[in-house]
Amino acid sequence: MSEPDGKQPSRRSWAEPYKIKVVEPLKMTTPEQRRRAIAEAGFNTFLLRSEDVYIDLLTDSGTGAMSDNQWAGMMLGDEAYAGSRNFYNLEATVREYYGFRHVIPTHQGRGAEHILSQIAVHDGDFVPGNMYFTTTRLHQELAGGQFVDVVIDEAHDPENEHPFKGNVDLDKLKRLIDKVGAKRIPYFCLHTTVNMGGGQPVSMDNIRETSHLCHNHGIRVFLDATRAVENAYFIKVRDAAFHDVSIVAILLQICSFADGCTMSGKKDCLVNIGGFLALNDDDLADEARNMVVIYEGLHTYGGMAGRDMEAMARGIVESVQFDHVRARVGQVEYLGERLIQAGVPVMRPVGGHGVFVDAKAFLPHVPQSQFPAQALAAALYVDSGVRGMERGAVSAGRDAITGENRLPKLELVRLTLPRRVYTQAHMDVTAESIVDLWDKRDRICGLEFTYEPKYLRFFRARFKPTIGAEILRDQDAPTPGAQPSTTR
Ligand code: PLI
Repeated sequence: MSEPDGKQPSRRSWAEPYKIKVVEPLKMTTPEQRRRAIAEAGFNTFLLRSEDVYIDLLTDSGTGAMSDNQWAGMMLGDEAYAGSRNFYNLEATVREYYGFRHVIPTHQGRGAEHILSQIAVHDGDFVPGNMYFTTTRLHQELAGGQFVDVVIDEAHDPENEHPFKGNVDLDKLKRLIDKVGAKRIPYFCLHTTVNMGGGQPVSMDNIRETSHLCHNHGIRVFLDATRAVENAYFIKVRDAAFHDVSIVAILLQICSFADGCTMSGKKDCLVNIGGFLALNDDDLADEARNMVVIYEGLHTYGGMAGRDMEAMARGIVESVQFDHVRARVGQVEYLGERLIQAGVPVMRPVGGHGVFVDAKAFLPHVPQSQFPAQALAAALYVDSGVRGMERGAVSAGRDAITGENRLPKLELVRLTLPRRVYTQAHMDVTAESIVDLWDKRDRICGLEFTYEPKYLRFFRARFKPTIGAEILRDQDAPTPGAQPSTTR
């Protein structure tokens, strides 16, 4: 199939490259039910029951819809303990599309991160990367390393329109190498695209230069390839040199600059569960296989059922089709554009997997220490049953050394779009709710912890409003705690 070039045709729309065969009814709830549900959930959208959610934009992780071809593949699952044919199919597919020699399946992305961190990172090491990701950084820290953010400054500015905001700042990286020495840097962790920065891509030039700089110092480069296909799409449409290059070829070129990757198959690979670690180095791969049999499962299933490996192999082939990725990113852009047109502050440019609302600008009256993004996500749920998630101070957690709360520059609510799940009408309903909230934003208050878990606290933390009991006050309700006005 010939691939259209990356320049959008001027007067033609795109449409989803599929039709719907099976539907899952959504439950509608009343505002009163939602107020109760969010209070019971400790104002943490992760603790809501999914059946109380109307439009679920919590994450694009494992929430996509599989194709009929993937479901058919599930029936061909070979559930042998060792040497399942589905593993060999997955291995061949990863080699073909990602280009790495050794493929070690894991139950999901963090399984791969755990193994890579344990075999590569040592006490006192520094792991530079283009912005942190929660599970990735934690595994690096648990292995004795310290993550160092060397993303370009523009990445921290929600309004900056840089087309490749995920780029590495090579000067910051050089300064780190000069300061700590290349021997203390086991690898560079290169995110494609940058999740915590709003789904922003890295340019091919920057990937190449980062790789050359690292390799010249003997530092390996491992991709977080979780959303590398979406990064390839952005390279195609934003870099004129790649307009006529296929997604398949761009993806392979990205990977050619790396020594391996970790992968959460639950995103680009279009499956509900699964992941892998891919490596080129024979010895490192051997060490990884030693580890996988301890923590995940045999090296030919790594925690996945045979049928899941088959679905992932087929998902990878579907994921690199231009029509698929254009519609996927196009839907995200559609939602983002609706919000931008209404004046809602969102991270610009709109990223690949979700629209990130700038909660600091949305709720300027809520200090970051009262978690404005957490509060906004809770208020959005109360308003319409739409579930987003916090990506700000709660996600950033505490500094591993000082124990202080980290207060990142970006304080965002992520509206993450599952792949092939919702229609544009769902995007309209979502946008209308957010625009309404924007108009009544002064009725939203901050939050404080009532329970703070030790690791990855955003998943299970509980909160209460800093004022009264409601996160979104009724129009006429007086601000609880405020002095009543008197006429004496
Ligand atoms: O959720 P896992 O363990 O399959 O993958 C962890 C993981 C690694 N890297 C990146 C960039 C991720 O986005 C990621 C997981 N992301 C989740 C769960 C998300 O909601 O974004």
